[in-house]
Amino acid sequence: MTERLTIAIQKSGRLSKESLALLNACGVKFSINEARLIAHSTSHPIDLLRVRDDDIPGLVMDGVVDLGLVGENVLEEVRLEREAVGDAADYKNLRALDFGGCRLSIAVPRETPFNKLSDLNGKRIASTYPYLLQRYLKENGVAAKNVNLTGSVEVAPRAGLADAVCDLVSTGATLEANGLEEKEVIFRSTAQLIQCNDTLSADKQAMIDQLLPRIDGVQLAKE
Ligand code: PRT
Ligand code: ZN
Repeated sequence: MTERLTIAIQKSGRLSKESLALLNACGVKFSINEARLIAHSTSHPIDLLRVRDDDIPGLVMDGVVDLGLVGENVLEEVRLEREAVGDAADYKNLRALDFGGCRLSIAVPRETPFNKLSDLNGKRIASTYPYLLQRYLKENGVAAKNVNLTGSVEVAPRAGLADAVCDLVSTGATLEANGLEEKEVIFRSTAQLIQCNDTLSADKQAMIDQLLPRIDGVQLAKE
């Protein structure tokens, strides 16, 4: 019996629809039961694991799933965090995908004077990405404090919790609506297809090797 290839995708969020659409366009069909964590492909020996996006890098790095589709922002943040605590943090990056595009930026309240990054010295920056933020600050010789939040980052300055934010931006409307001005892009991201670093069975690897040119074809057709 062929072993089933497992792919982790975001259950519900900004990457879900396009992740499924990509697989579909590659001929890998699923019928999704919203309540279920696992979906079995009806066309291939492939199982989908539908989880929070934050869990996807770890599942791949721990070899729990074979492939994952996740934003590079989350991937790099989790990698840095796992490296810091000594957990396995290896993976293979198979493809950069053409969806999920966004940037991680530092923004300050409109009325805050800001000329250069070093104006943030000694300030508090609210973010969901403490590792990416601190790496950037360190590289630029700035010492600011992380205020770690898992959500509602954009309201932190108004609530008096922080002097600045470091948040994902796509159109900029959210920053604008919260009286914040984007000052510095610290990371640019799109969705990535990643593979666990373990050697997979010949069956699984063959399936991946078949999938990749199809993904390239689908992406090329969209250009
Ligand atoms: O439940 P789960 O943990 O899986 O989902 P989530 O809420 O953590 O993530 P989700 O679905 O919001 O985003 C998943 C991924 O989509 C992110 O990790 C990014 O890689 C990518 N992505 C692309 C974005 C955006 N664009 C984006 N604009 N993720 C979030 N945003 C948010 C941003 O945080 C801010 O609140 O949208 C708001 C800003 O949007 P604009 O258009 O107003 O600038
Ligand atoms: Zn998340």
